[in-house]
Amino acid sequence: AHVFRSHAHLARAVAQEPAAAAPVTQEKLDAQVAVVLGTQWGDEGKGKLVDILAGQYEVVARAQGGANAGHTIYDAQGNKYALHLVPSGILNPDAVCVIGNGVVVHLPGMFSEIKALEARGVQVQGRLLISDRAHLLFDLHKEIDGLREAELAGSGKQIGTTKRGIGPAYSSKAIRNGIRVGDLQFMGTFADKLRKLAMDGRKRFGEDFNYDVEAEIKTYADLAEQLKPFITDTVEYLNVAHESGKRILIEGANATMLDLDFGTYPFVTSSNPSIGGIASGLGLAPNKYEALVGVVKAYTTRVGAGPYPTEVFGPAADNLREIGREYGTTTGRPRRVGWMDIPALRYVCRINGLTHINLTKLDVLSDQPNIQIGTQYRSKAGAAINSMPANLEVLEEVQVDYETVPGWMCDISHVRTWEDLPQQAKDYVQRIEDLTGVYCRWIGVGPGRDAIVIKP
Ligand code: 2SA
Ligand code: GDP
Ligand code: MG
Repeated sequence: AHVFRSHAHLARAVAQEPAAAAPVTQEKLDAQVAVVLGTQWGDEGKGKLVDILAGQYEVVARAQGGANAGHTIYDAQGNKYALHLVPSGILNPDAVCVIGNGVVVHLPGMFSEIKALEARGVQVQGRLLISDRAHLLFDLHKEIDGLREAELAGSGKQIGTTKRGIGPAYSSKAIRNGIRVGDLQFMGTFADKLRKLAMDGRKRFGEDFNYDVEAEIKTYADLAEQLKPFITDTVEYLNVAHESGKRILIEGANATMLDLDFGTYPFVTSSNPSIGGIASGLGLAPNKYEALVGVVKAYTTRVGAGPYPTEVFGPAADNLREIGREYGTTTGRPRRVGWMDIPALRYVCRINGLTHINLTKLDVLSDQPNIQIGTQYRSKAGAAINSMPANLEVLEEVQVDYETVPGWMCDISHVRTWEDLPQQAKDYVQRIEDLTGVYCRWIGVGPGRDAIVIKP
């Protein structure tokens, strides 16, 4: 067995690889633990890759974020599923799904997601484990998320959050008055803890704070009972699973350019969607991760506010948005669109130590006569910028040098093998590989489970 570690090992690895004629879902990724991460501003198509790989993995785990994530998946029959908290591995009936300690869990939302899945014949009970260390996200956090955004309205500083309570829930965790899943086993003290949180909210927002704490306490008395069978020490579970040889797939949510530390702060989410957040969000040590797969859209999109150097505007943007169906999975918001941003992608490859890329939505570029690749940032004065600027003031004024490459101008959505891709499409993929130095193993050519090409 071999693991593709980097582009440098590619030639040797390819020589050992059988011809890629086997059906895609049987193509095996030889890594006991694989991590799938978003590399841009989210919605690269992580859910689809996780769903495809889940067939080869016994455990699929989420490590960070919450119901702000939106993963759209089409099963083999073409049925559409939109997942938010439940890992995308749930559609593979043989995988056990784990919600790790780093995730913030809105229980009513999670149970309605489970109910909707079970109503469609997907067995969830008995296959979903939730960390006792994961923090609970209450309606109170959602209320505060909305109030904070409202306060910023008109100032140009609104983040454009999903209003799912993510920032406030992670704030409670960091300031150490959060309530964890495991606390629901000790309901005697739960009510007091929640009342304390509510009191803080009232102090901060006064009469605008529209929240009925007693109603929520009642709701949680029922939810605590329902949750019992799911609560697990997932640190122990994952490590024992690993030690006994089980294959573990880790599903990143959001993306590195939205990372609290490495993203375009403060226009970011409140967790670490990069590799560090995977380690702290699961308790499975990084030296176990054998494949680090970055999901890269063939162009870029961003939902919410914040700097976006390669953004496209006007009819060209509308065209890309419509063809790519770029609307939020969670909120339905139209996504901003733009060209590939290599300086940002290189930064992300470094931070995460990516070993593979899944280039997605290549089909969306099929009617572009010319495709732009952003290759170099420059300051307003024209000086080359060779690292990712930390300050918004710099990033907002960044100029981008573009390289123009010819498009293929034909439908590729039915292509299933590398040989059958038009030369210009192969050249585009090759160019991304050359510019990042990371092996581009998978190429998405449509939303369906089978719409994927494996590059030999
Ligand atoms: P939050 O809610 O506090 O995490 O928002 C902070 C920023 O993070 C962005 N963010 C996202 N960006 C893209 N996709 C996300 N998930 C949904 C999807 C989004 C949707 O899959 O489509 O449905 O609108 C996601 N979640 C958070 C957010 O836009 C803010 O910029
Ligand atoms: P995630 O948050 O990274 O899981 O991505 P989302 O599910 O929010 O958004 C990706 C969207 O693109 C979904 O609607 C997918 O069905 C779709 N998608 C994924 N891969 C491809 C692809 O290769 N081609 C096309 N046309 N659509 C894709
Ligand atoms: Mg998404």
